[in-house]
Amino acid sequence: MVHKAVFQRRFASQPFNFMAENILVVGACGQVGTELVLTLREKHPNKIVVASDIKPSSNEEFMQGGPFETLDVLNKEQCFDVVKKHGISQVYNLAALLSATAEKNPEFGWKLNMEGHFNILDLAREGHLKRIFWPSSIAVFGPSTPKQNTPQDCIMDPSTVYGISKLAGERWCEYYHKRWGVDIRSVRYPGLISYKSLPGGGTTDYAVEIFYEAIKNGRYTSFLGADTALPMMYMPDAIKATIDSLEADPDLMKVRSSYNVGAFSFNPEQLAGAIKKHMPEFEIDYNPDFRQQIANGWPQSINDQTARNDWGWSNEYDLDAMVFDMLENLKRKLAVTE
Ligand code: AKB
Repeated sequence: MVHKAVFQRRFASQPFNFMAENILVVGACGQVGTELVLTLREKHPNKIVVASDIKPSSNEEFMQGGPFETLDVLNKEQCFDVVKKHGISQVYNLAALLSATAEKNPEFGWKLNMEGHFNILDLAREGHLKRIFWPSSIAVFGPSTPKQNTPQDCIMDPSTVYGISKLAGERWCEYYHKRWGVDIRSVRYPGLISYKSLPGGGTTDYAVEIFYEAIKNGRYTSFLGADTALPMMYMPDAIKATIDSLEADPDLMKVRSSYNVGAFSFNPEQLAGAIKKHMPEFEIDYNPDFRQQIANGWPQSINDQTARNDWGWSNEYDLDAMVFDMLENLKRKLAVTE
């Protein structure tokens, strides 16, 4: 255990090495992190992209593709050591408990989502990092928020621990930027759909599970009701939003809390209809659980004009293109692994 004063002196005596410019992804074994690391390694072959998480991934290809550090984002000294060891200048901090999991463990949800955020924000404030990305979510909105075409700025009254932590986190992003010039970038993820890695404990996870069940069993029981529409995005677009926002010219980033980014919206019945176009025998039924109430408080569609205007955000995939790509890739993946 390092005494706080010694710890602070140690940080102060080791300022950022602006020559190295390497990249660290915290929470790299999750749904977004896995694909983000792979994309960053391809995009930046001359940089070291360090993947880190509380424990290693079971995906061998991922583990062999570059350095991995076992890292607890709640341990600031460990974060500092990894930053120094690899000459890190940019951090993508994806470590979080998502909406459904955080409702089951509110204290830890708040702790991980806030203290982990502060640890990385503080490393940047102390001059050890040049730029950071931290994801927010549509969960920052709540029951009083306009549900359709939800604007960038409007009433925000989140009713989940996850949403409250994301809204508080956004305010801290803006505060650190205004007060200490921390160059932080953030987008509000909608529900994310992917085949390379599974989501972990969100309300929008049904939109991934449905594909696995369609291919394996030809049927799915949705934990959200038939007409529960939510904003969604295919993972390649989410990765694009993440990297584009971090790499955009700082002068373009007018919003330093977090940007709305959207792609398409659907409800479980509409998603099932899009799957049926390729698998006519597919069947869906509905058995809503506690996640229904969470979804009821969220927007149904997002207005992302500010991100489009400020830094040129645009999505590539619509619902049909996403469904086609998911089915193709997941069938291939499941044929190999099962
Ligand atoms: C969740 O469902 O908790 C996440 C999110 C929308 O941030 N996918």
